[in-house]
Amino acid sequence: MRDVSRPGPADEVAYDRLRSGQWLAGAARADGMSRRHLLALLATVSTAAVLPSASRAVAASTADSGAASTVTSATASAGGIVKPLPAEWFTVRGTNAETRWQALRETGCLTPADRFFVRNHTTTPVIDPARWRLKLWGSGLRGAPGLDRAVEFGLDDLRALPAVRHTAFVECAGNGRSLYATQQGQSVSGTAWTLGAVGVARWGGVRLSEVLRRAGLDRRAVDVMPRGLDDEYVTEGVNLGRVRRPLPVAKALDDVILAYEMNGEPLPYDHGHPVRVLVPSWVGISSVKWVGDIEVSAEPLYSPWNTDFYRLFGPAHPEGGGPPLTRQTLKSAFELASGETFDAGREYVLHGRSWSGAGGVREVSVSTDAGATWRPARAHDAPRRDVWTRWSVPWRPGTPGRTELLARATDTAGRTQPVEATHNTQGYFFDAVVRHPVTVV
Ligand SMILES: Nc1nc2c(c(=O)[nH]1)N[C@H]1C(S)=C(S)[C@@H](COP(=O)(O)O)O[C@H]1N2
Ligand SMILES: [Mo]
Repeated sequence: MRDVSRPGPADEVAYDRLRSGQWLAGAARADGMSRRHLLALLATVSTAAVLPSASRAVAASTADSGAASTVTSATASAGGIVKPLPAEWFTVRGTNAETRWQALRETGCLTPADRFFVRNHTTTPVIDPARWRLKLWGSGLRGAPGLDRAVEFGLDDLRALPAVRHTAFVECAGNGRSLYATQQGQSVSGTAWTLGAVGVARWGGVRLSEVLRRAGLDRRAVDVMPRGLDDEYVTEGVNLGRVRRPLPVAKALDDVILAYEMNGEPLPYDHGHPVRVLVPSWVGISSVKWVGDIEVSAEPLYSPWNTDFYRLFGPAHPEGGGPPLTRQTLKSAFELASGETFDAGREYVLHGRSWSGAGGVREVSVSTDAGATWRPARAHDAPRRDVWTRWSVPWRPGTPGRTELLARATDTAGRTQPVEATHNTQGYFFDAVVRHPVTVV
């Protein structure tokens, strides 16, 4: 099969080393945060155990964020999410909603927007598209010295630019987090997702590279930092400001989209209406929703979302954390509820999906006897980067009792799901083979 994976934009690890060096040398800015504050944040990585109903501490900020004029109000509903969250499709976790895997059983490759998981740091803002503006600004844009280098685009301006469409998953870096506790007996902090913080959609919009070029991208630019128009995020008594995370210019110019459509419809409120950033194959936090401005910088940028969050901390990782997370890991899931019941002696076809941030999925093996024996699953899709591969296996359950279903994928980059995921204090990147409990009666 054709390997559809491509080498990463530049060398992400080397890039981070360089920018860390620049930062320590005082050559980088951290968007208003003092370096002391950043170091303090880095030192206080919480290690609270995942609780089934864990929710992030959330406080609505009353500070005028400068975006208030385009934000009318947040619609009240479970956890500040606008769309209905029927219990057969979603598990609500604080301000977030996790898709139930059995709810994907009737769906095709694309996850309908009404079943797509929502990860909100605060609440969904309802933004008037007619008044929405995207502002690009910063030292990484050209412009006569002394003049304001900011450039603004309205939604119509973006729609007038060449449109692109790309099918890609959005997956939270913490997807599968609760399995560190339930399968490996380890403590981690953060939202206790099972495997439903992922969905695939066809995103339509304009290339970020196109917009950067028109805004006057300077060749000295190194980072771009999109920022959301949702409320400032307050956690453990600290206001971290609005959600924002820098992207290296190399990635920004590669395959990143400013998306205004999801599955052929205008972006729904909860998924970033009117425009979100879509960063294919990377951790979900990169895909900033409700984007209001993008700083383009000739110096490396930092925010809490690439310093104290979305790095790997813990004994197995470098002191001070590993590099900022980029590509998603490799996972598999059955389109089944946990603990589902099967009749002994009956013929079933088990369905599931596997996906990777490093390329397409090349093969999947399944065990229906808790890992004793394995057989290849039948793939329903060709390996394709940024998209899951659907698969199935026939199964006739034998003796009644409890057992476990396991699926193990290998991607086109040669990665195979391990038996155990490497622990990190914030529970990111759970990539191990998941033991899915079922009962045969
Ligand atoms: N502005 C903003 N963008 C955001 C977030 C947020 O809370 N605010 N959450 C991020 C995280 S952590 C994830 S996993 C994805 C989730 O995208 P979805 O809610 O459309 O599924 O959005 C990202 N973009
Ligand atoms: Mo996330």
